[in-house]
Amino acid sequence: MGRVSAAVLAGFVAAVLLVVPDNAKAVSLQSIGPSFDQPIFVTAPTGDPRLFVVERSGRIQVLHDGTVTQFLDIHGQTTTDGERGLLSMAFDPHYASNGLFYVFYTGTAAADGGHPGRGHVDEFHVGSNPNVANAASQRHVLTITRPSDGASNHNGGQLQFGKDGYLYISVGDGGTGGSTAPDPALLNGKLLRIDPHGVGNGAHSIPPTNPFAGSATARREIWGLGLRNPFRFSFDALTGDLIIGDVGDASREEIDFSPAAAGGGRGANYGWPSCEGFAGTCPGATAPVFDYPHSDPGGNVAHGCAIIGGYVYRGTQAPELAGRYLYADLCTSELRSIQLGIPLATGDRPESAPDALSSARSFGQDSACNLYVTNTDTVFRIVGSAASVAPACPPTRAKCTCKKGKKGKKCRKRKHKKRAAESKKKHKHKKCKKKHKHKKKR
Ligand SMILES: [Ca+2]
Repeated sequence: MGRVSAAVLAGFVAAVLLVVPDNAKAVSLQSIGPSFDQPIFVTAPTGDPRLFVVERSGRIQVLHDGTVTQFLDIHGQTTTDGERGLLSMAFDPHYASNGLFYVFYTGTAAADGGHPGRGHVDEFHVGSNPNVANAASQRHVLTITRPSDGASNHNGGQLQFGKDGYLYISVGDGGTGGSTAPDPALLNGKLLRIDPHGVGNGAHSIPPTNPFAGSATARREIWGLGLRNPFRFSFDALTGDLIIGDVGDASREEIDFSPAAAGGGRGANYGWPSCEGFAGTCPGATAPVFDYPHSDPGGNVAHGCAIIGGYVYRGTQAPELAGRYLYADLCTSELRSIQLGIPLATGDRPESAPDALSSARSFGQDSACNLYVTNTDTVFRIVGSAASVAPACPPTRAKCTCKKGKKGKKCRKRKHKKRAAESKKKHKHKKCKKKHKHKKKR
């Protein structure tokens, strides 16, 4: 992993793969950096112009102003056999003030008492240099045991903070056929939701509105059940809707859509292993909104072997994708998009030619809601035919929630000072700006 200068990087950025499928507008994939070592996720803290690239081998690189530097190295703590490795990271919604972020990786046998591949959610703090994490700040938040040491697959491994401020964690069924997935006593085959903050190894807390928060027998971290390998999931940056790409077994790949307005999938059972996609019988389960087969039915119909779940597009660089959910498949190497909806998603279409996106691994989103997709060694920015001038990414900054009257006086003063400082940094938040102006007049 070399360090590159802005000039060298400019050469990489120039490499553009332009693809125009018959029934969709042009979308190009721009390589945005040097060669990475199995880039498996891309993200950024709120309001932060940098891009953080997670490498499956156990390192996180930060890409800023054309320069790549190493943010964190835990490669000695993870193994990369099968589907294992450092699989994702998530910045605390208050990262700018608390410096906390979280990683998901599978552990080594040595670290896990002879049981390799346990899922680990660990917390770190940024160091005094904003481009370097403080490795010594590592704190274990949650360890996920596996039903069997033999299988190295179905780890899940996605971390995302929801709009509710809680950390969501996807966990695969452990590769043993799926009996773990509906079992509320196990963390495998689940989507989890926790408050990751705490002091000391293992400390985290259970949101009181978790479906099993009061249970003495179920794992209280569980948010959703019945998943096979939810390798990637995301939240719609505008609506907070939950979208899961659940990797299927031998025949179907599925997209699960749980709108925030309908509970965000709280307590939902997504049907595995009784159902795979729409196939099977699983009464009471939450059906996917879309599935596609492994066999190629011909034409421009989705097919493949393992879904790579993406994001609903809310960026400015590809307005023709606005509001559409992007996804890919490991085998067909094609970028596709679909309009999510209940009970069914509609308008599935290719956004690239087949094989244009060789061996897609993951999507990622920057702080302006622009999207990226990775393969074995490259991070691509997804760019449309024309950039939008309108800021599509919804404001994610904290709202002005000071109490009215005397009680909120101190709070308002504090906010006023903060806003004044921030306005110099070109941060814009319409509501707060209005308040700010209003206060000035008084
Ligand atoms: Ca399912």
